[in-house]
Amino acid sequence: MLRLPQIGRIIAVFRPKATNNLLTFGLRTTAVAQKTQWRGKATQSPRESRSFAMSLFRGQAITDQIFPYPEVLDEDQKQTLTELVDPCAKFFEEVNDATKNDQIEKVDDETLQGLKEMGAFGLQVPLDFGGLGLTNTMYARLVEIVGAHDLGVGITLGAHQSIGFKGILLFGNQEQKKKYLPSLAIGEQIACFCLTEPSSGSDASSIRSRAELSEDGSHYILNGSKIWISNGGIADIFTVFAQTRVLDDKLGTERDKVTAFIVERNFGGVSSGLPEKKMGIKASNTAEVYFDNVQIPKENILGEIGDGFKVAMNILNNGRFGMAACLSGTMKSCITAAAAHAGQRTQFGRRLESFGSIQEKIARMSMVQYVTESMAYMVSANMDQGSTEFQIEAAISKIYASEAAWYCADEAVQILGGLGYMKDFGLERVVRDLRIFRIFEGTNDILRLFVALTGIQYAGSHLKELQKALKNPAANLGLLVDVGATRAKRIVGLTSGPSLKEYVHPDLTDSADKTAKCITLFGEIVESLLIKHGKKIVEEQFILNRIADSAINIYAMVSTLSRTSRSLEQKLPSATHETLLCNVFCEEAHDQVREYLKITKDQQKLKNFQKMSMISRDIVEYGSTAATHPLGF
Ligand code: MYA
Repeated sequence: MLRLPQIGRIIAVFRPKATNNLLTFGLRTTAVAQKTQWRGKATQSPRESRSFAMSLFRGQAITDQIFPYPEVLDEDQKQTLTELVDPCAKFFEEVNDATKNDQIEKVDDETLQGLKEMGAFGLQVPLDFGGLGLTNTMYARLVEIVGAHDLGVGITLGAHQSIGFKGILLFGNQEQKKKYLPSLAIGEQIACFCLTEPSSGSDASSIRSRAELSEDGSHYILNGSKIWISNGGIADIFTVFAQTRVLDDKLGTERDKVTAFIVERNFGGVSSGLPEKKMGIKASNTAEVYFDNVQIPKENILGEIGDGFKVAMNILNNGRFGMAACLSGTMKSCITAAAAHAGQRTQFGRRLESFGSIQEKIARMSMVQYVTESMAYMVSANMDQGSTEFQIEAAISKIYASEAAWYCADEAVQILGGLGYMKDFGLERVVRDLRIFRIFEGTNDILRLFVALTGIQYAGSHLKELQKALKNPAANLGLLVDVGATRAKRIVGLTSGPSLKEYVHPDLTDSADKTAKCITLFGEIVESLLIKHGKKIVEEQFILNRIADSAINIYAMVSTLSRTSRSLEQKLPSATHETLLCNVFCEEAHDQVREYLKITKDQQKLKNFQKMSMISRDIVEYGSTAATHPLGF
């Protein structure tokens, strides 16, 4: 405990130069910074989050969701899962034909029927409503198999249950569940999620579809159109988001707010466009959906009136881990194909796998697959354990998985060379299918900003509390001493950051140290950015992307450390191999994080960002590349 005379100095150490400009905000997390509006949250005291990713932004490591690697399946659940995994894999190997689905641009009828019979359309629907009642972790394990075989089928299933009727599961009342879930669970009715519109993609709250209350107040009348809706052409049940007039209790006036509705095709006035012609996931149906004076009974409001944006975001948050699990399966297939080829093919008198260039590719593919898998099951377990704050982690898992899978598929093609490029081999389809995963369910660009700004907002709310405390130090000695001590230690070079050593196996100590250093540095940089930019940080997308990438890497490091520690503790046969994966990954991720964070303070790099803005503006203004052709014409 520090003695009183030291406090003044410590407070001086803490006090940021730009204190007054600093922390007076509730941060709007939108990436569309130009339309930034600030929510005054001055009166709210900051909440304490148990999410690791949130705490990271304060330079802390709240580890209860991370260490030990969560084990959430009981014996019954393990048994159920074992009974499902093999038949599911067999079905995809023997019945489903991914090449055929891709060619006919729909899921073959036999596959569709088989999936329905297996219960694949109601994996998480409670048993009482006719589903399999699986937990998130059990669902993830099955989805991984789907991803390993056919992403087109995955999207058909995912658009139905991961987002299509997830709203009914999460927000539906008992009547809505009773009415809709039984037929959805067995695939008798197909669901889809209708958010995106021609003028509203990433900026989800700007939708224009509108539902007006009828004169007698008994129903809503919905008009509008939605685009790129997965299952839009084949669905019977639609989760639709539309603007509604809502009375603002505080102002006493009406304003537009989004409301979620369950809409049946049977209501009349619902129609769909032709299936879109796409680059990949051709087997899944994507179509426009039109609503023309559709009469929706009031009882089909999903959640509360005016809460539709929250409903939409929660559905999306809830489904993102599934994408990570699914893509971890896809990566495994790519690695299997690459490893088989590298092990057999001989060139220059040696098998490919003996060349360093190929070894590096296979090792990196395996590392990112291991990380993705570790993250996917970490998030699903946290959700199963009842965590309600996993939105940053879920977004990270989606970003990481979609980029790692793209990398894996691309490298697999590279290892197979000409063979990988041929349609017959099947990797070409996987590459085409994978491209959309970086775009839909929130583009990785928007999700990076979401990760960075949500975390920064959280850190900012705590800094704001300190700012308040500084105004009345006598009344807040405890808080100031704690924070002051931490900062003072940091400044004189004593380690004051988190330590992860006590949570990891001794073989991983070095990686744990490196991860802890990244966490401390990350917290310092976030704080200094807040002090420097205040609420204007929202405009600094070049920097925010580096912050997001650092957070992604650190979450990847802790997920991996945790899983590998467990494998070592349990003396799994693969523990030594996993240790290699973990240590190399953490070592490299550590260097990357330091690099990303250094950039945020490097004047030359910051100037380069400004120059890049200028380059981009020139090109957009000119309408193409703006440099004179080397031949002059
Ligand atoms: S479906 C379409 C996907 N579309 C999107 O994902 C839209 C992306 N845009 C957004 O997410 C939002 O508009 C952003 C915020 C993030 C840009 N969790 O002022 P705000 C709260 C919790 O920042 P905006 C598809 O692609 C926020 O804290 N809360 O909002 C189908 C604030 O709350 P408060 C959140 O600037 C693909 C309030 O909302 C979140 O307008 C098919 C307003 O925030 C959040 N995430 O925009 C896939 N975001 O007021 C098939 C915001 O209380 C599935 N907030 O402070 C495949 C599955 C895999 C296979 C499975 C096989 C079976």
